[in-house]
Amino acid sequence: MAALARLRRSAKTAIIALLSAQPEKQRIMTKRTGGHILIQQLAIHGAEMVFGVPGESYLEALDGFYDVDTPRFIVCRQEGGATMMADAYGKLTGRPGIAFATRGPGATNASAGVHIAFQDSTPMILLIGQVGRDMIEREAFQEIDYRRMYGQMAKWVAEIDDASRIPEFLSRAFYTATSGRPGPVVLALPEDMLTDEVETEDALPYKRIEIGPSPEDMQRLNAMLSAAARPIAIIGGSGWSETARADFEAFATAHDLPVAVSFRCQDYFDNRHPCYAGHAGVATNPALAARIKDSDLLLTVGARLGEMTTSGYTLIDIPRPRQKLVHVLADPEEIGRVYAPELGIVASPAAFARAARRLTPGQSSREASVAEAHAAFVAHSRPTTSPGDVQLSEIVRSLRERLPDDAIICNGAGNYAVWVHRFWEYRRFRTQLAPTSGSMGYGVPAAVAAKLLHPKRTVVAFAGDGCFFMNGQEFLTAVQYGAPIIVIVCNNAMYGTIRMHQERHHPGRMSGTDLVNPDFAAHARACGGFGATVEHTEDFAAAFDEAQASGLSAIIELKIDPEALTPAASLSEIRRRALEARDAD
Ligand SMILES: Cc1ncc(C[n+]2csc(CCOP(=O)(O)OP(=O)(O)O)c2C)c(N)n1
Ligand SMILES: [Mg+2]
Repeated sequence: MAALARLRRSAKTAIIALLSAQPEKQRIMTKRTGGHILIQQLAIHGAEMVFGVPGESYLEALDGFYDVDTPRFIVCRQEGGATMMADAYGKLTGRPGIAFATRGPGATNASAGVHIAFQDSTPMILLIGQVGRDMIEREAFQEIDYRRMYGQMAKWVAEIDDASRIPEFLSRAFYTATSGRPGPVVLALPEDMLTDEVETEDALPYKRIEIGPSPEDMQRLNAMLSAAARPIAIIGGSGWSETARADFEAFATAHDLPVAVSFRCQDYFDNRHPCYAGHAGVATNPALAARIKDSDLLLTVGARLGEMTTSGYTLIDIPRPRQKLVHVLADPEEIGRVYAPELGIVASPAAFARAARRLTPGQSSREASVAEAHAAFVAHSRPTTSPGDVQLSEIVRSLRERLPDDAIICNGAGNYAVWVHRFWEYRRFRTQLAPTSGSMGYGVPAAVAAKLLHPKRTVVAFAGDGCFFMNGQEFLTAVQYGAPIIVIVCNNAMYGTIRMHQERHHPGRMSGTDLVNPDFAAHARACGGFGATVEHTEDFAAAFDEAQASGLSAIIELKIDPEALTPAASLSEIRRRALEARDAD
């Protein structure tokens, strides 16, 4: 039976491939249900996976997966996990990550990942079941108007009321999600529309549109660069690729340009490269912050220069930066939104980097400045010592020595992530999966998506004890699909980040930030995975080896001393400083 079903699926997949390759006139038109048309459009646009939680609202679409090998429907445990997997897929491939959720309760859960995709400019398409067209606007069971609900966090929200227009809507969704500043698109699918049988033509596979800079803009940039004494670049955002990164590295090398990366875009530039100047994010290296502030030319490519990258909008004056700002973004509406640039260039990072590589460098004597910027980065990433028997800085450093350059490192939000970002060395493009939106609970689902996409690569998710239990349920998805990820839980028995802020603002008055946790290793075993607990730094290597050797998804719990609140200062020090500052007032 299974063999027969497989055979039927392969035949259907072949027919879909054939249909999409056919010139228009020869296409065979047959009646299909809306649900089946939908899945077939996803296949035509190259979707490999759809992450979702099923619902009775979209049974006909779910049935569409039965006939095809791709896309695969990946059954998740919560829609927030599904949309975060879709975001990770979008980050890794540059193609829209697809998620599927049911009406109201599914759609509200799903919003967590949609918001990430919006802030991170990740291409995504969220498909949501909707009540039947005959009962819309009555607040029927689980009914929500998605246009209003998702209005502020999606590039486009629409409802498809006619099954014969599914190819048109899906095609637009793929173009919209990937064009200009990429982002999420939400499509609502009335249940009775999905069961309608219609004859309709398939769309052609979408193509990503690149926007190139004008030769005049590039000449002007080159002249500004030649005249600058203290230039620096900040790169980030979305729309990069391996090639774009290589192009930009060649450009930076030729022009003696130090390059920093924006918040959580640390894998956009090889951290070992002599031009690499570090990460402008949370707890930015003070030397880098000073370099950005004192620069005379700031070339920003892809990055919006948001709150995190600019240390809370303190590095660059608004709206008139002191430096000459060259802001390169793919969306003209973003240029000048916060900072008025000296030169605004509308271009996608890949096209810009290609053009930049071809520029002939002027005379510069900036070698010393480039070397100084890189040395400051190297000094800042040397391990620091924190209270307690488990030294997170040493663990991160030791792991980076042992794992291959293409290992993928995922995390969510929490102070633990400061250690990961500061002491890891990101070498290859797209080895970092972390939400610039600062959402907790991202690491585990991102790791699942990464491992499904790249089964041969090592995938590690770092999580706090708080972070893990937001979407830690997706550990089961990794187990279910035999996609072995390794989760390192940094357990300090609290929402440490908030405790840190609490100690700064209300020293000694802990409120609502302590956590009681289970035995994480036992939890991993109960889920069918491997579990280990590490109480001393020196035991970590063996635990990691065992986790890898098990071939199972694994959780390694690190018992972090609650005093080890940041790499720079302990909990008691933060409290003491706050009390002293208060006394001084
Ligand atoms: C979804 C979400 N909820 C709440 C927050 C606010 N928040 C930021 S960090 C943090 C605590 C994280 O705790 P944990 O994962 O244990 O990491 P730690 O800071 O203790 O290392 C909280 C509650 C957030 N960023 N995202
Ligand atoms: Mg914690």
